[in-house]
Amino acid sequence: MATQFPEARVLIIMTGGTICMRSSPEGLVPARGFLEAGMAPRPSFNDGSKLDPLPVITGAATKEYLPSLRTPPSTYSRHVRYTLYEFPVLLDSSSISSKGWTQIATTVQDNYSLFDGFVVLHGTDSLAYTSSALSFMLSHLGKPVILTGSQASIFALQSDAVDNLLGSLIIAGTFMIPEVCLFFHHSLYRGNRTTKVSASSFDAFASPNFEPLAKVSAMGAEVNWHLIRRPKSIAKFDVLAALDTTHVACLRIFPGIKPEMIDGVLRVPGLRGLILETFGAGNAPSGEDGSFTAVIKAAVARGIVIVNVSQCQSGFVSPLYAPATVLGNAGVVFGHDLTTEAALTKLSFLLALPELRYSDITTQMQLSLRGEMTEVASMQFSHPSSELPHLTDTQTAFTALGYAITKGDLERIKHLLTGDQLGLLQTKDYAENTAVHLAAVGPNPKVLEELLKRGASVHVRNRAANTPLFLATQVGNEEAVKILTEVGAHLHIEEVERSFAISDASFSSSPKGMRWRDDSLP
Ligand code: ASN
Repeated sequence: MATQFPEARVLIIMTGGTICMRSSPEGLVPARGFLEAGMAPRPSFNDGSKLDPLPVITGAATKEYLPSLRTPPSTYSRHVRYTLYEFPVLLDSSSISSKGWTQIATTVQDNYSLFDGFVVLHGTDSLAYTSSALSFMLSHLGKPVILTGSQASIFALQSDAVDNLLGSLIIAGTFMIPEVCLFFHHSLYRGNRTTKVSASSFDAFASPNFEPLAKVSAMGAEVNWHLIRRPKSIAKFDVLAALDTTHVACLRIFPGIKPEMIDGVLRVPGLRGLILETFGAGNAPSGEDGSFTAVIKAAVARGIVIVNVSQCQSGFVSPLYAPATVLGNAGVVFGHDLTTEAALTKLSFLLALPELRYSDITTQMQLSLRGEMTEVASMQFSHPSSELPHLTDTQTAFTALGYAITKGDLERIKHLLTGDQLGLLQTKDYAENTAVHLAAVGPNPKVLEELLKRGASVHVRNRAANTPLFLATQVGNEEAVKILTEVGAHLHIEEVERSFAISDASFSSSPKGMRWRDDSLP
């Protein structure tokens, strides 16, 4: 069916959880047929168009064509077209393990070039663990992966399922937020900063040490662009799938805990790492005659990585008090403001990387790999350069940037992007071209590289649904094609089809070389 609005494509991956559950004699259990029974009958998920099925790579690299639906146009004048892949076994998320995380990660990887974004439906019980784990497993992620679920089933009379799913779908299909996120109760969080805080409230998640990435209200989504992380190296999206939580443990200190208990856990065969949940700013008893400390020291000497995180929801662990300093001196790593979920999955991830030695792991546990912890250095306040021109708004600044890109003026571009508070890298012009679209057809490949090193996305599509790579291909900008491909840019199926349909008449020569006649470019 012809449409005047562009479509974004999103793959929904269904793993189970309350969102799809129905009653059984044993209580609520996951049920199959979510797209047909839960989504298709609701006008907010289905504008009634007859659409072709979409190809999805499922299971052992098998291509299947699955039924697709689309939303009515959103506030952002865009349909979200989607399909849903149900895992063969649907889980209550209390039963998920690293095997399930690998299954989600490889599904994203297998379908990466077929969709603009991904929504993972998952139970809430272990949602914060899965979000954290995926954030480490998906490296150089260039597209949104949004996890959500609900506290009540979509089939219940009063449920948060529709809001959570629709919000996730629209964000995944509209905003290029290349992070593993968790969307719940109108807030988009960085996944590895979250924790489940309520077993019954619809407002079930918190991100105590990091502001939400976006908030959804009646006015639409307000994205905190300055918080969004983007891949900043010239490398392709990849999955590091071997994360395994069977070698780690987590132990909560309590008043009167016996050193033998801790020793017992630390001597479990095969154990390689322990997350110690301590009091306040990282304190633990030292035990009679330092017996507690002795147990810890002995485990560290055996090569076990022990990480100190706080039982408190917010704040840091640090060597503020003597007991925390004693732990630090015994070889325990300070986990700063990591949640337990992030600490446990991060440690499992690092332990699975074959090239890392003990000292590499302890060092990396104290650095932010995916924005999971606040590094002290990043808390320093920096003033934007006083030499910056006084730009009244983002659009004015973007116009200046666009002009510099078309001139290939690298120095001017660096200057304009110094301390970029305006979020110019995701700003779009009237035809929804980003700076990368402009650079892809611009004269200076160094400009393109500069934008990519600053974290600009290669996956955003303009109003005509074209990627920067498509534009670069059409103007024959070989250097740009090479650079874009190196960072994982790819053509979408429709673009490949369009390339074949385009005749030579679409090109014209100008004194500066070939120029693509596309209304979407200035
Ligand atoms: N037990 C459910 C699960 O985690 C809870 C939920 O999804 N609300 O699968």
